[in-house]
Amino acid sequence: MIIIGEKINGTIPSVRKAIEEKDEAFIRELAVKQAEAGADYIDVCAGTAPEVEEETLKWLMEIVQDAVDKPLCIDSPNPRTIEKVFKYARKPGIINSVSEEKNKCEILYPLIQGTEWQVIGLTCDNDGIPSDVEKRISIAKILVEKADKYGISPDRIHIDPLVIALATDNDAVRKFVEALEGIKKMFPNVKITSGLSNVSFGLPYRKALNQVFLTVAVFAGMDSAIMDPTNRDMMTALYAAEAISGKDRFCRKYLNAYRKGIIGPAKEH
Ligand code: THG
Repeated sequence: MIIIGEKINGTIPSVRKAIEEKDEAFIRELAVKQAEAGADYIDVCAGTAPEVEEETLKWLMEIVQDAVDKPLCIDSPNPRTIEKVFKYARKPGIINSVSEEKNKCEILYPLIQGTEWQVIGLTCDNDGIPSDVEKRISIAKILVEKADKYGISPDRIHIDPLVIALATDNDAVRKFVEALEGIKKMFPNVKITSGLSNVSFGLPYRKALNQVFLTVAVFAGMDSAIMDPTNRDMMTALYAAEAISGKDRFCRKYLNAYRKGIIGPAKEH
């Protein structure tokens, strides 16, 4: 599993406070802790008002890159902001995200043309997130075909089928899995990604739902996850799910994670 660490996000109250107070040490620690817990990429999302988003993202990017060696996942709803801060990245990472909304692809694909950058493509358009699977698959097809025009190969694209809250759609996870399967059938080299906490929105004891969703998604073949790698319960579910899905030869990764204390009951380590 490719792990994209989600914790540096200005929509989280403690992070918002650190951004307001210019608390570099707080952000640095979030970067280090996520890297140590196994994050492959560090997501940076300012979550601020548009006027200060660019300077905030630049600030976050510099702190994270001074603290850890991991590549960034630049997370903004505004393609113009991503375009502006792109130059502050010291190595290729992931753009989060394009979609069929407005001209996102036309702004962001040229930016990563001829580079090793990857991109997350959301299966939504100007009408929002389609509730049916077929429409999501057809948006994924457009995103991948447009990328090809810029020489961006399918293996550089993570499609996020945008799982919605179970509380609003009982079939949310079934639809996620069907979209995943449909997209992989069309483009076997495309990666599938997802945030893990949307599914439980509006319900109590969210972690039970998040863990089981992660398990189901891993079994179905999800390639990357936007998650909190410092959350032991989620990491335990992840390693167990990979082993159970036959994606962990000799259960080596599971055993290593246990030995290193990344997974297992908190009191044992
Ligand atoms: N898809 C894509 N990008 C995304 C999302 C997605 N970016 C933003 C978001 N969804 C993923 N990031 C977060 C960040 C924080 C939280 C949820 C999603 C969050 N954090 C709590 C905290 O840190 O306090 C709790 C974390 C926990 O205990 O697990 O809720 O879907 N492409």
